[in-house]
Amino acid sequence: MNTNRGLLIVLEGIDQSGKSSAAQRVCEMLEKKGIQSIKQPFPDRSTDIGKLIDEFLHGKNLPQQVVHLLYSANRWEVAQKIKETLEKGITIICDRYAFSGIVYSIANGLDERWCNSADSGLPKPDIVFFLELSLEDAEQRRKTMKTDRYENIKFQSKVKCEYEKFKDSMKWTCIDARQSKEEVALEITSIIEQQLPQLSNQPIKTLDLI
Ligand code: FDM
Ligand code: MG
Repeated sequence: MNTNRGLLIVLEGIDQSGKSSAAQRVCEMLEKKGIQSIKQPFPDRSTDIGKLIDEFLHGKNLPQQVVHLLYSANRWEVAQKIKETLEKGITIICDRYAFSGIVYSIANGLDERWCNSADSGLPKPDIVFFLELSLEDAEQRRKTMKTDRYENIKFQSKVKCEYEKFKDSMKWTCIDARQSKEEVALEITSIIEQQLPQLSNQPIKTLDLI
C-alpha cells in the first residue's frame, strides 16, 4: 500500500525568500518529468479558517494563541487529504508548514513547547527546503510587493533568528535564495527527483515536535 507514494515536500524561509514561486515552478518541472505533483500553500486561504487568518494578517485583532491555533487548524483540516493524495502517488509541495507556525508564533512571544504541541501528529515532511536570504535582500525585494502585518524588518529579523535555530536542529536542505527563480526551482527539483525512489517506498511518518 505504501509503495510509490508521493513525497511531502516543504519550503520554508522568511518572507520574500521566493517560496511561492519556487512551489509553482517545482510543480511544473516535476510534471514535465512525469512526476505528478500539486502545490499546497499554508495558510490555505480557500477555507473559512484560512479567510479568518487572512483577515488577521490585514489588521483584525485576535489573541496570539488563537492565531497560532487557527494556523494549526488550517493544516489539520487538510491533513487527511494530504495523506490520501500522497497515497495516490502524488507529490505535494507545501509553501510553508508547521515550522512557519512555530517560528512566527515564537517571534510573537509564545512559549515554544506550547506552540509545538498543536502541530504534532500531522504528516511529517519527507524533505524540508530552507530558502536562505538575508534581511537586506528581502527588504530590497519587498519594495515592489504588497505587504501584511508581519512584513517589516523588525519582525522579520526575529523570524530569521528563530528559523536559524530550527535549521540547525533539524535536517533541512538549505538553498541559496539569491539565485534566480529558475535556478532555485531547478536545484529543488533535482534533489526531489534524486530522493524520490528511496523515499517513496517508505510509510508516511508523523510529525513529532514535542
Ligand atoms: N504564518 C504562516 C504564520 O504565522 N503561521 C503559520 O503557521 C503559517 C503557515 O502567515 F507572514 C505567517 C507567515 C506569513 C503569513 O504567509 C502569510 P505568506 O506565505 O507570507 O503569504
Ligand atoms: Mg508573506
